[in-house]
Amino acid sequence: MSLYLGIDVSTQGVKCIVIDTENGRIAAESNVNFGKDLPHYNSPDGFLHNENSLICHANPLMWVDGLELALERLQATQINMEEIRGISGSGQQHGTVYLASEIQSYKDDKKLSEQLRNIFSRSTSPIWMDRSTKDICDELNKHFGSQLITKTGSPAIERFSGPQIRAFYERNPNEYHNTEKIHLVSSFMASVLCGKNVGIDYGDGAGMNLLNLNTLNWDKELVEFTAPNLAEKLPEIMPSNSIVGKLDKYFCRFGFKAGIPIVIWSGDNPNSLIGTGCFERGVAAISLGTSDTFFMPMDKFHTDPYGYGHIFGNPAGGFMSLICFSNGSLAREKIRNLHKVDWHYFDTTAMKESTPGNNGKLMLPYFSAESTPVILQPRVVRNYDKATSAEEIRAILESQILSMRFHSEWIGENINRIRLTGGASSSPAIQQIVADVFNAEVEIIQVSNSAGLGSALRCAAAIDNIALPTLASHFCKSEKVASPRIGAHKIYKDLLKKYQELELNFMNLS
Ligand code: XUL
Repeated sequence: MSLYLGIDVSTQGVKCIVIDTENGRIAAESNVNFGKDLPHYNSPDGFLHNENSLICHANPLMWVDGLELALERLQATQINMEEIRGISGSGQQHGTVYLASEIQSYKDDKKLSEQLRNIFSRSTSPIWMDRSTKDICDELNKHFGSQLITKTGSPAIERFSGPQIRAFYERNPNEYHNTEKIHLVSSFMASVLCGKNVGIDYGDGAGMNLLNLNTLNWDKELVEFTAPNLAEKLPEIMPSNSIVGKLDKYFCRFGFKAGIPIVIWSGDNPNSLIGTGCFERGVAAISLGTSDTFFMPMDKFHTDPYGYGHIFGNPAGGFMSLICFSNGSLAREKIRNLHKVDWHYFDTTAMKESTPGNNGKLMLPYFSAESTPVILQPRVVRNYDKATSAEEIRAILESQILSMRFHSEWIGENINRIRLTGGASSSPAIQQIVADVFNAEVEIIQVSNSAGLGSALRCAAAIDNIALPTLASHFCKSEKVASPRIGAHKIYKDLLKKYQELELNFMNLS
């Protein structure tokens, strides 16, 4: 058997997925939820509560404990861990981890989190939901103007790592100077597995406002301006198929063969591009998770005039476009709780008791700070006074998808096939609205953990030279679940204009 392990360290938990490339099947999976399984970290949704809603941090030791527990659970499944030929992984993007010293070789008799406890120069990590760097972004955008976009694919963005690093330097200069290495979540977790510092891949590195996409190297000017001596603190930037080290012998306790290769980790979105099989042109993907994301491959990069869309590296080569909508599942859940209904109600009664277009009822569901468009003070806006539960549910679903349509227009591609992934992708209501709004065929893939799967596929490709399209033909099989309806599409074409007006007016007033 040829087994490869992909590990997904996401906002809410750690998931392992083992693929068997000889038999084209998923051999085993395991799952850890930070809130449920590691309650002592006080992070029910995977991050620490903060009085200031703009600040959002997580404890990196929670990710390390999550990793160990997920591996323990994987070992308890039927697979023979010794047969795993290599490991790669996926990290929530943009989050930064600050180390005061090198990761040293581990002792055998202590848990990893205990051994790593004193290694950090900053005990918590700002994650992608942190919005506390607006002043820094304004300064960076003013200083570099449109250069930031043409170099890095995005203007300065609050959650991106560069502005976060500059904020740390300005607000905690002593701790910044005590920092030896600054990792992304992906490169930190890969370093933990290797027992030494390893690099960042182009896919995830592009979400930092520090990588020059024209040269695929750290941009000297940007790095120097962001913080002093930053060049020395950044890990090496490398292609997404690099083998960065060997598994530290500490991990043999989980049944692994000593020293198996570790393939560079990447961000959850670049990995999902691979795991959904959308890395070749012609099909876009929508991932419906804590955040909703819209992404597709791009040969030559061009950028979003509004500055909301981003360009990351496509691990299969070239680039990808990415638009992140922070109010994804958690916003849908807020509406579900408000109306005291279950998810089944969304797909049945709510759809039967309302009609496409919802008589123009729309909602801007900014229950928490939003990335697209940038909203720092959470606020929910409705363009109606009264609505039934069914109409409210339709309003949030249609508005979320219309927002995706609006904010993906700059990509300029004719999108006629969309693959859905993530928890909410199994919802027939969402599937049909996506088909009708985009006038596209909608498909789902069997595996819901596309980020973990993508990293396992990259691992097999890098270690044993198996072509990604061959792997995708086995592991990313899709099923058509909805087709566009002419009448409904026409209604949404008109509603799109109304949605744009509502959002732009709101943005102008706020
Ligand atoms: C993308 C983004 C999120 C995170 C967490 O820019 O911020 O999608 O990667 O999933």
